[in-house]
Order: sequence, then structure tokens, then C-alpha cells
Amino acid sequence: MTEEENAHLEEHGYVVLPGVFSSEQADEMRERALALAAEDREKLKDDASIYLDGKSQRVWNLVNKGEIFEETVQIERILAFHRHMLDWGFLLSSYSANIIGPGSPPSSLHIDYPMGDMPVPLPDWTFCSNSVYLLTDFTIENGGTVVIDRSHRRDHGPKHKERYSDTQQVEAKKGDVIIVNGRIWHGSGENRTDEARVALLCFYCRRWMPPQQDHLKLVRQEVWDRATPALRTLLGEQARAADLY
Ligand SMILES: O=C(O)CCC(=O)C(=O)O
Repeated sequence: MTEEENAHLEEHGYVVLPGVFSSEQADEMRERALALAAEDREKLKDDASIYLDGKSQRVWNLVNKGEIFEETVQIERILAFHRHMLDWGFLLSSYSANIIGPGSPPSSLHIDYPMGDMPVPLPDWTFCSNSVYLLTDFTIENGGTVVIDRSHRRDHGPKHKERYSDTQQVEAKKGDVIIVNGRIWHGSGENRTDEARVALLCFYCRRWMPPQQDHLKLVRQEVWDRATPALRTLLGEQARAADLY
């Protein structure tokens, strides 16, 4: 984490890290995510994971769905930003793919779970933060992430489904990562192309919060058995140990 990168994150509420993944790594994760999405689509016709007029899709719990995802959720260069925002011992809240399909409308602007449901004014620190891994280029046309610059400093979130005029879209390349303060007003953009815009969302929260997905229940024993100490902490091992007393 350089001083410039951190200064940008603090000032604007997000920062783009160029070239974190090689083209081959991004392709491998994208193809795996798209294959999982295709399998789910058969099973989950009416599930909320298929959303935005049925044109977009989330694939949840990636830490359970391939060793490449176990590796890419614990990259120290990226974790350093989240530690800075969330303090030590922070947890993986969820790890999902967000596939914005051709013709998908924009999502509603929001702040991240659980802050959108919290009473206002919000405190001036964040409960959660996100890494967006770009597995395709993000452009204005294909639904690159929409943000309101500096909105992470506001003490409340946007109104549901309201359109705001001061938005901008983050344009960046396949293999880049966007680090996001969970308080920034943001959402996915409209995809006006005929190809999917694919990203992975590594979403983290403070250590004393319930994560968005209960990894202690969901993660397979095989994944626990080979997990590094860093991954075990992210998955909430300390919370599991506390359960024993
Ligand atoms: O995929 C994106 O561009 C944004 C995702 C998002 O808004 C979210 O899941 O909170």
C-alpha cells in the first residue's frame, strides 16, 4: 500500500490498483466463475442470485468453489488496505462473483451490508470494505462500477432506487482491482454491450460482526484442512474457538 494509493482511498472512497492479476489469472477466474454461474442458473431459476431483470447473476461462497479462489482471497497487498480500514482480525464477509450480463439495467446505488440498514447518522468509520477484481475490462458501456466520489464521508446512504446526477463510472482494465470503502455510494452500471462484465467481490467486515455469509457453517472441511493461518483468520477461526468455551 503506497502513500499515494492510501491517500486516494481516503480522499475519494476508492482506489484502482492496476495489473494485480495477469491476463491468464483473470481469464482462469472468469471462466471458472462463468461455469459456476451456468450450473447455478439451471438449478436456481427464481433465486435472488439472478437479478436485474434476470440479466445479471451472483455466484456466492467462492471460497468453497475452487483453490484459485482460496488463493486470491488472501493476497497481502490487498489485505493491507482492508486492515487499514477495518483494523486487525477483520473477516471475510462474503466472496462472490458479480456477472453483469448484456442488457442489464444499473443496480440501485447503495452502501454495503449492514450499513444500509443502520440508523443514521452513521459513525465516521466504516464497518466493511470491498475489493472488486476485474475479470473483464470495466467501461462506461459495459456497466463499470458507478460511484459518487467522496460520498463515503456522508453520514447516511442513498435512497433506494433514486437516480443521482453526480455519479461517475470507474473505467479500468482486466486484472486491475478496485479497493472500495463500503460507505461509498455505489452500484453496478448498465451493460449496453453484448458481452458480460465479470467481477469478483472480496467483501470484508470488522472482526466483531456477523459476516454476510456464515463461513463457519458453509466452508468444507477439506478447505479448512489446507487453509493457511491468514485464511483461517479471515474465515473466523477465532470465533469458532470462542464457541468451544
Ligand atoms: O459489481 C459492481 O460493479 C458493484 C457491486 C456492488 O455494488 C455490490 O455488490 O455491493
